[in-house]
Amino acid sequence: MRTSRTWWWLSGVIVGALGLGVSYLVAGLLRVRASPAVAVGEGVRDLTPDGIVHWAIETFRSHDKLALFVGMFVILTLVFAGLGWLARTRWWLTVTGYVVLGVVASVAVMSEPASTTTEMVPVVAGFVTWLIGLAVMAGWLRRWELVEASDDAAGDPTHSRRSFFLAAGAVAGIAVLSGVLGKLAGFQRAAVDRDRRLLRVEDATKPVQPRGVKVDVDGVPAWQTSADDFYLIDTAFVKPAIRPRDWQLRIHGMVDRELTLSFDDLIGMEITEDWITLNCVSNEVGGNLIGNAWWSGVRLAGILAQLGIQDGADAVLQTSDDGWTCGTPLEALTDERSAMLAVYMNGEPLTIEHGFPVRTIVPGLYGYVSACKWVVDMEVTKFDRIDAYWTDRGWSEQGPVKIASRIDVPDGGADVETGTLVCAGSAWKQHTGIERVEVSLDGGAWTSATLGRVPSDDTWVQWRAEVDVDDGDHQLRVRAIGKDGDVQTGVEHDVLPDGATGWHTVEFSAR
Ligand SMILES: Nc1nc2c(c(=O)[nH]1)N[C@H]1C(S)=C(S)[C@@H](COP(=O)(O)O)O[C@H]1N2
Ligand SMILES: [Mo]
Repeated sequence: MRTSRTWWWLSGVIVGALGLGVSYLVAGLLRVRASPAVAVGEGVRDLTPDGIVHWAIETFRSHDKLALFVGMFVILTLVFAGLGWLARTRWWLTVTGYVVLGVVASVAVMSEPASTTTEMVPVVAGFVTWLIGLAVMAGWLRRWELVEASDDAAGDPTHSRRSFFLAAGAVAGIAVLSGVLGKLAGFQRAAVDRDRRLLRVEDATKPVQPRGVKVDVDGVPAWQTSADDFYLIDTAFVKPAIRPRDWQLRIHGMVDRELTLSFDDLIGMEITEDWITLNCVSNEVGGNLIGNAWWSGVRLAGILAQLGIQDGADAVLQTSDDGWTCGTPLEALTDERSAMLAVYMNGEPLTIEHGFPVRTIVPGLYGYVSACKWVVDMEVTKFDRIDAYWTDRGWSEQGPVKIASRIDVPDGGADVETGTLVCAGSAWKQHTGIERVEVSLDGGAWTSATLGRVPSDDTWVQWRAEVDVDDGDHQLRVRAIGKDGDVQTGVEHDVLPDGATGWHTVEFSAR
């Protein structure tokens, strides 16, 4: 048997590189900012004591990124070579090694800010590639070894060796190619990230949380939702990465003059800002598909007024860069409310996931009929002429938010002490406002809760109440009453077609 161990080592390195290349390419195609290797690198950087980072910078006389890159390159080459060598006699150890690397990458990827399940796809792609690559390369090497070992002159060692080298060369070629393509595919995302960081919109301000909005009970989510904690809902598997200078919004249809806005045109207009709570029609009773942020942008009413809306129009069909559509009642975009083309969320440019560079925000309507992310087209039209993404799939044409309330404290299943129990939560009916929140313990009388303050009717409100609990199992319910007199119904209804109804109920025990 003359096949040198070297070829097993080398195969290991080639297969390792192939997996990294493929994961990088998939990350680029999905516009995932941090490919698995980058996420691991950033994780290492964050976990490394500052002293070592500085030492690396001094020693390598260059950027810490380069030192990190070189370090990772050396370590990975050694690890992959070792795994290749192991594959010769104990392939299962090699597979175990890939699993360990995959787990490390998964942890790194999921601890990136605002990571979603999409970020896991490159990890899985790389892992599967390693397994397939390992099987293929080991197959060629074994064949070669077999032919060399046999005395049978019919088996031509030169031939099998050449086959192996061809296979190795091809795999290495694919590894390099996928790396290069990944770089190209990810380029746009990187450019957009840079644009985001550099973007300055004059007159967009930082949020200052109004006094008294919090009820100060541990376990109640923050009144202002950070971009990272803000729920994400969209149908885009690949998030659009749009550079502001490439963005345009065309507004047309039943208007006297159509208009195409560039990003600079837009932010050159008067900036409007407001606290607005956004929620999803798919939010179950007690669910958390809701968030509240300080939005900065340009009022749609002002823009639409300049275009001359024609008689009979009652809808605006909004289209996103990714093709998603929604039909919004024209009235909600032209009345006195702060319906806007938002460019900032909580005083920062929108994140790519939340619609950078421009999305629509309309107080009082569910997201699926109004909050178009990456919006690029608005057609003023009539509802009976249009089909939109979700209304096509059985959801209601009109989507005003329904009155709702939620118990955040106590948690379902909690064990609490007997005596006075402080409970708290939130309630909302955007653009109408909440007049009162009431709780009922064990089916008893409804009693009023204390409400936090709100800057306007367009946000959720926090509530707090005290109930006396004795030893045993209990059930707490909440309901809200709107400023329009609307009493939240206890009739339970599923989210389809226009939002869930029913009282949020939490069961707990007191001892
Ligand atoms: N382009 C696009 N915009 C969209 C959606 C979508 O699927 N695609 N989903 C909508 C829905 S259903 C909701 S609830 C909100 C959610 O916005 P968020 O992800 O920023 O929280 O975005 C809306 N805008
Ligand atoms: Mo939604």
